Amino acid sequence: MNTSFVTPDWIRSRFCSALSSMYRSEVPLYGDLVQLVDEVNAGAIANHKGFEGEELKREMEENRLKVERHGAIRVGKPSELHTLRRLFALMAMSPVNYYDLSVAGLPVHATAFRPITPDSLTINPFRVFTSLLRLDLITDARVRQVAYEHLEKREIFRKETIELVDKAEAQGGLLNEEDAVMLVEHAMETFRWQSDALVEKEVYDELKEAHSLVADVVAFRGPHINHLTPRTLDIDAVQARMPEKKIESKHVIEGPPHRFCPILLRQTSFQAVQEPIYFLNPNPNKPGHDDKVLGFHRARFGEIEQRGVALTPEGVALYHRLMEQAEQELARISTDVQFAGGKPVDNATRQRVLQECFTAFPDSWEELRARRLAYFRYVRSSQATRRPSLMNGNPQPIDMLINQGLIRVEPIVYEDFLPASAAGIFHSNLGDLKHLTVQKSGPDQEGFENALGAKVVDGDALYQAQQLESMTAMLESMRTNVA
Ligand code: OOG
Ligand code: NI
Repeated sequence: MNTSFVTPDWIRSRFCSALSSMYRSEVPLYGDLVQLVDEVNAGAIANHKGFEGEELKREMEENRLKVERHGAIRVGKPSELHTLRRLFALMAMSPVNYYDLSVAGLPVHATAFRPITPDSLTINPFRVFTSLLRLDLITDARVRQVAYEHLEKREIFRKETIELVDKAEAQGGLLNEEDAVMLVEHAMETFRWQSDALVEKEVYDELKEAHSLVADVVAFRGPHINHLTPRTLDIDAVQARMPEKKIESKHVIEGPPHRFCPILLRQTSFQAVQEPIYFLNPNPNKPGHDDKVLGFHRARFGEIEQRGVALTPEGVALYHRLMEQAEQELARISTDVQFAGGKPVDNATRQRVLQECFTAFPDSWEELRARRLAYFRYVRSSQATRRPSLMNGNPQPIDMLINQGLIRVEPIVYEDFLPASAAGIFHSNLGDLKHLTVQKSGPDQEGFENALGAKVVDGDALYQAQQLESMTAMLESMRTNVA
């Protein structure tokens, strides 16, 4: 028997690549988007400047730029979330942050399973944004009951997947290569599209009437992966060029505007494609009836993301303040335009308004650092070895060492999500929600963590620790003069 274990990072990379090939074959339009992203990225690299220069070169050399950054699924019951946590743990993916989407009229709460150490993120940053349905937020008691009964009956994991998870846990969370390969293969079954619905058309329609998200979660045998997201170096260019590739883009780009120093996360997507599904036939034995009833469902799309620096709580507060200001201005413009019979605010207007509001957000690395708005990694610069006076002299303020070029400062990339942007992505793919069937009862992090069987990790604490650790390591290396 093979007893040498593979690393959880290895399993994650394999899982990500299996999902990627599966999704490209299942949703060909996603392949077209990836091709467009590749073209735009190649152009951006040709004339790239800014902080990503070094990092990009490294990524290119290691061929990591083309690796997908995230995907998303939606599950229906606590036990499903619980098993996902155990499965993702084997890939070194931990649940980071709690996202309450009920504020945006969505009956779900979520987390993102992701690698949390810098090394793991470098090897493969793949994350899965994972939402859990909150049936308690659905106002219609009958819909709640119907949804509950169907969810109770379904099993989204193959028995082999569960057995391998049990086995790994008994081995300290590790598997040998043979088992790891099988785990990924069996797990794929949970994430793939299953066009045979779990319910009859009538039930689907009823669920959809309550909320299209409920239909998407409850009517199917598994939580099909609903998008994958590669990284683009120029999201504005991809958004602008989607029509040229016959890709119907989301109306606006989510998140902050274009800046010299990118912050947090910008995202856009294409509209979910319409796909055939086959409902259970309520009267299969009646002569003249097929055993399947054809219908259609929109769930799956492609998304792109562009990430910037992680912000401190002060930076996040400023971000929210400016976003709110921009949203107010956009609402005013939108009312004016609609009053005059025009369309909702387009992306160009949105970006212009955001740009104006965000002039109040410092846009140089030095100022972002000095005002403690963003997180940075402190690295001893190679020049430091040529300055012996530093090592045996008096302690000097860090700013002075930076000015002297002895310390290099690198932005720490934001690895998490933005609930308002996530809500925008959800909404653009759910169609018009005609009815207000979701109660606004606030977050339920405790309920979510009970389902998960663990606490979520605080993303901010991870960035803070990373900054502090880099500083400690750098000072230690200066002190001992070990380059
Ligand atoms: C998830 C949408 C959120 C993101 O990138 O913010 C998301 C979903 O539609 O299930 O993926
Ligand atoms: Ni996404």
